[in-house]
Amino acid sequence: DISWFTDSMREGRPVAVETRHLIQVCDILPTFPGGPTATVSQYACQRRTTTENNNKIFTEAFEVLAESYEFNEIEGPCLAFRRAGSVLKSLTFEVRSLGDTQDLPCLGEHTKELIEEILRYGRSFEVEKILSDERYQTLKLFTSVFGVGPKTAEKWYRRGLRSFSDVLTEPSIQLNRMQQTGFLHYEDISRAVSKAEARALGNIIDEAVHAITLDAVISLTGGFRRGKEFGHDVDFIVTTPELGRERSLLPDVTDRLEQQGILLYCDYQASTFDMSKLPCHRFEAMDHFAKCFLILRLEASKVEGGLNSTEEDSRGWRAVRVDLVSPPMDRYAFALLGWTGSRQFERDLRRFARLERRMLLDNHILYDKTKKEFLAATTEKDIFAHLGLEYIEPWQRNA
Ligand code: DCT
Ligand code: MG
Repeated sequence: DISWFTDSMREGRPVAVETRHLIQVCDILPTFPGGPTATVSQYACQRRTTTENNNKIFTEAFEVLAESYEFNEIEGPCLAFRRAGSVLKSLTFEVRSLGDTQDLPCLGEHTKELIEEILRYGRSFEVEKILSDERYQTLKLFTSVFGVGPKTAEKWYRRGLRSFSDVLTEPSIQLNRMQQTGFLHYEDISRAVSKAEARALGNIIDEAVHAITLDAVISLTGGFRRGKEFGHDVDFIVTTPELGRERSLLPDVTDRLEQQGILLYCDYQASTFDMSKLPCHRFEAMDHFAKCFLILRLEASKVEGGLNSTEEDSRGWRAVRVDLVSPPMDRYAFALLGWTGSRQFERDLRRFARLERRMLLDNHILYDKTKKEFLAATTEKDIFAHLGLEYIEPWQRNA
């Protein structure tokens, strides 16, 4: 416990630090603006960001603006607000005055105005205007359905549709299978998944994978690996040391889940991974590994402490979104690093690699453009070391 130190720093009092505390103190010192070594990196991969967010009031406002820019396809300001939010999330103190933000990177005019407004009035009028905007509200509603992206939401909005019943009663709209499932399980899928539910699903996937091949390896990834209490889905990496076998692993797993009667939806994407086509120089939203986007039926009896459901729900089960991805074992470290997130942490890892190291990083490889060679890694630590970065634990990647 070094709260004696953080309190003194916050109040600007000089402190005497004992040698035995020095390492802990050095670790958090850069997060104090105006402190002697006040340097917060512009890269999320050089910051430690836990799930404890001391500046929610600001970061939630930034996210509304970022989302609104995203709906209008204005990329620059959208990213700027996400970056600014990510910097504030990493702070071990709460911003109480504009002066506190003086030496922080990634905060522009617009973000500072917003911070000032929130400090003064406890809220932002710009944010409130967006929240009450019909177009924002409608796009937010439509994109909350599994299978409905910003493009589809926009199309529906422009046709004058404003509610789910508008969409579902419009005869000219043909929902695809994913969207039909999205509406069918809307209540369940939009309710957060708890850690206990994630653990229960881990047991189910673990059992299924090992029934197929004994040497299977399964790892929890995504937000739950970063220590989050709740998530919108549960992400797993499943693979086997037998190279090539991973390509057919997922169909076997989903067949088994189907036999168990718990497979409510399955969108399987076969592997298109080809090492000879790498490195890829353009940005790709998805990696090439075999993967499947599932909706599973989770029984209450399998969850310690019961389901995260409403009290009047007496079905005894709920639908949950699960993602499985299956890289070949020699790509495991890259896939794990990529799928652990957060999205902002990943973005900055790639940006750091490109701009500071002349390297290309994605979910498959790390490539050194100067040496023109691929860098091998069996663990995440190997990748951080190649990049010349201090290792950041998964629970410190909530950027
Ligand atoms: N990811 C990726 N490529 C994609 C989608 C996701 O590399 N096309 C990575 C980035 C984060 C991670 O996978 C998990 O994605 P999500 O489940 O969307 O995010 P999360 O951090 O797990 O958050 P949530 O708790 O909402 O699921
Ligand atoms: Mg997730």
